Amino acid sequence: MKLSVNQIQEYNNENIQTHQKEFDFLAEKLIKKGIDVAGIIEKLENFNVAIPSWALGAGGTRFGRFSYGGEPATLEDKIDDIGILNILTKSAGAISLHIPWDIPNDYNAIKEKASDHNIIFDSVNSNTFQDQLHSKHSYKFGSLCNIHKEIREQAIQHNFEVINIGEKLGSKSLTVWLSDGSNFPGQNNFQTVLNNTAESLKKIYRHMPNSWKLYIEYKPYEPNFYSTVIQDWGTSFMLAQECGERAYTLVDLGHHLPNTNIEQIVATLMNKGKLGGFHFNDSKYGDDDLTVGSVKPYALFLIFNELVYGMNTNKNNPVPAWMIDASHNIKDPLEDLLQSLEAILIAYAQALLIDQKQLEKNQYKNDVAICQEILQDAFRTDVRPLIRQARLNTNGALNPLEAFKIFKIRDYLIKERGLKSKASGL
Ligand code: PSV
Ligand code: MN
Ligand code: MN
Repeated sequence: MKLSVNQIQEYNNENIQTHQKEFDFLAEKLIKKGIDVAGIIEKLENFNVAIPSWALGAGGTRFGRFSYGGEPATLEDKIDDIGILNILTKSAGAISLHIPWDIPNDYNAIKEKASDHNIIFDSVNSNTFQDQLHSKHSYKFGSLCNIHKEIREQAIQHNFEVINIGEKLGSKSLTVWLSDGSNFPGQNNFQTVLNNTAESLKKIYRHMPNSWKLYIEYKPYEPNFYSTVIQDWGTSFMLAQECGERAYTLVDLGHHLPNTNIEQIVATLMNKGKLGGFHFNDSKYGDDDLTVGSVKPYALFLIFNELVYGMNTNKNNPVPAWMIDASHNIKDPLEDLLQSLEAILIAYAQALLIDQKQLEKNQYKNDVAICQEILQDAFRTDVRPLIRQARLNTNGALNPLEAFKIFKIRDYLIKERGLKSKASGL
C-alpha cells in the first residue's frame, strides 16, 4: 500500500484550524522570549532517524512472539513500511540493515524501491552473535574476541561481506555490536579477549573504504551475564582510538546499568569528537527496547540538551547517525515507531528551546535554582505545535499516529499481506 500526498493533505486540512491556533499561541510566546522559532522549525524539518530493518516485524522475547497480521515478509515489504512512516512523519528517511537478517536479493530493485520512498541506506550492522547458516565455525564462545584464530577470521570475513553489501547500497558506515563475553568467572582471560577484539576491529577498520565510518557499540551485559568484552563507553572509546580517526563510539540508550548518567557520557564523547552513532529506545530495567520516551522522557530531554550543545560546540564531532533500536511484542510496530519518532522530535525541540547563554550566565553566578529552572522551563513547554508545523511545511501529517489509525493502514496491510504473514529476518 502507498499513501498519497493528497490523502495526507486532506487529513491536514481537516485539522488545520486547531493547529493554527495552537501554533500561533506558542510561537508568539516563544518569540517574545527571543527564541528563533523559524530556526527551530527548520532544524526539526531536517531531522532524520534511521529505522532498523529488524524493528518492523512483531518483536518479542524468548518467551513468546505474537503476530499482529500484515507483517512484512521481505526486505521489499520492510522498505514499504518505512515508506509509510516517512510519508507520514517526513523524519524516517533511512533504513539500517542487519546482515544476514536482511540480505538484498536484487540490489537494483531494492535501491529503486528505497529511492521511490525517499529512503537512503544508513549504517549496515554485522551479526556475529548468532551462528549463520552454512558457516564452518560457531560463535558460541565468542567471535572477534575468540581464542581461536580461525573463528576470529570467519567473523572478520563476515564484516568484510557486510561492508561489501553496504557499498552496493550506498551505505557509508558499519556498526559492530558484539555479544562476546563470558558467563562464568575463569571462562575468559580478560586481557586476551580484549587484545583479540582490538586486533580484529583494526583489520575490519582497515578494510573499510576511506569514506566509511566504523561505529563500535557497547553494552554491559546480555546475552553474557558475567562479562562482556565491550562493556562500556570507555572500552568502546579506547578501541575506536586504536582503530583510527573514522572509528567512533555508538551509544545505545538501553545499554547502561540503571541510573547511569548517559547525558554526561554523551557530553564527554562529543567533547573528544568520538560520538558517531546513536540508538534510541527506552528502558526501566535493562536493554528493554521500549518505545522512546515512554518511561524516562526527562532523561531523554537531558541527553538531547547535551546533543544540541555538542552539535553547536564540538564541530570536530560528526552529526551522529541516529537510529531507533526498539521493538517488543505487544504493539503494532509501525504505531510504536511513530510514537518513538514523535518522542525524539519532542525532546529535540525542547532542547532547542534552552537559552544556552542564560544557562551559562547563571552557571557563572552559581545560581543553581535558576539553572534548573531554565532546563525545566524548556522541558515543560508543550512543543508539539512546532513539530506539527515542521510536518505541515514538508507535507507530512499533522498527527502521524492519528492519521495511521484514520487511514486504517494496518487493515490494508493485512488485506495485502494476510493475517498470518511472518516477518523475514529475526
Ligand atoms: C543489541 O542489544 C542491539 O542493541 C544491537 O544494536 C543489535 O544490533 C540490535 O540490538 C539488534 O539485536
Ligand atoms: Mn543497539
Ligand atoms: Mn540493545
